[in-house]
Amino acid sequence: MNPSPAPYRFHAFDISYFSAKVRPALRFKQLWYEELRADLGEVQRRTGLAFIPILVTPDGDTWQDTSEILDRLEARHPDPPLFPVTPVQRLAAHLVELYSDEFATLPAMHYRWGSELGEASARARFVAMIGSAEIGNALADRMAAARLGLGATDATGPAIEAHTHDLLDALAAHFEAHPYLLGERMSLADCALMGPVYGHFFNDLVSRRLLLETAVPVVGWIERCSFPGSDGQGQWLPDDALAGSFREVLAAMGRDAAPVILAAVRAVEDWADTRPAELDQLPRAVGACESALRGTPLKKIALPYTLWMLQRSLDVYRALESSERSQVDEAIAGTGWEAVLAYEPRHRIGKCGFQLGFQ
Ligand SMILES: N[C@@H](CCC(=O)N[C@@H](CS)C(=O)NCC(=O)O)C(=O)O
Repeated sequence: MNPSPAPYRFHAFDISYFSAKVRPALRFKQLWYEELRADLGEVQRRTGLAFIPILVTPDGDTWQDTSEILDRLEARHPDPPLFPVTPVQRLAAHLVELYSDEFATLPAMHYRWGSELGEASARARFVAMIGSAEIGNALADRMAAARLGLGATDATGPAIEAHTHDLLDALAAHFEAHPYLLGERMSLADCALMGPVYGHFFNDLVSRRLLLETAVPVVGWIERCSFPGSDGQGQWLPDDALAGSFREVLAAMGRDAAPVILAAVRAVEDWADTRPAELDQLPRAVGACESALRGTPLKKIALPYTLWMLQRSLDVYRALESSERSQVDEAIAGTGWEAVLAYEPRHRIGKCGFQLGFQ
């Protein structure tokens, strides 16, 4: 391939969840890129949306949505690969991505905005990041309110913390024995998990303290993912295997997240059954859905985007040969993810440009 005429331009913020998912991929693939504090006006002009990050390619195209950004980076720069090609590791990586994007926002928003110290320190960081008390505080107000919409309330706080402690214990045990989730090489799974774990947990005072006091091996993994070229990458585990300790991580994720993700998807599908026929653009949220986290009732907004993300895992699963599907089923048995892979959506969501729509 000819050398790039210009760098990728990565519009991001250090404390942004989804920026933290893409950054390790850019570094791992050793791409020429320039990271800018996101220019929100330019993001809006380029995409019509107010989501970050975006990646502007050397030839001026705009890529938005971290899942698609990682797909496109992988297609354009396949070496070194981030996406395993063997069925079990590939599916496992997608399930970690589904968990990270569609459930882990709950603990992330809880630790950032769900206590006095969390909120005050995050607010100060927003003001410093934006460089304006007025705009930084307005943004902080919006995000603090979004916490409640995502179901991270004072009532669900104890269940969210119990989930997070179990997840961090499982991750710490795994990273004591393995540098990355799938073995000795970074993957899509690590990038996705860096969203909540670096973007929020490591950046925010309350959760950073939790990490440093209870999960130092996870901090070591953050360091490796942040500078992935510097420590010599090995290989994913041979024979498409998952480490036993990684299965514990998948179970810590799946047991709690799968029912919540499925409740959201069901609510989106119920809404879609009777949606107005002429609707060409999907609303961001379509009402609320109810589920439970460790016995505590949990009510959150239902996002059509969650169905789009579920399709991403299901498409990979359904494209497998039946013998490969059996290998996946065996590998994830008992992790809580079985119900997710068995789900059969009645509706399908696609994208037109940056907008979601039913297909
Ligand atoms: N699914 C999108 C999510 C992007 C996203 O939610 N980004 C956050 C910042 S980390 C954001 O821009 N939030 C603004 C908002 O929620 O209005 C992706 O993967 O890119």
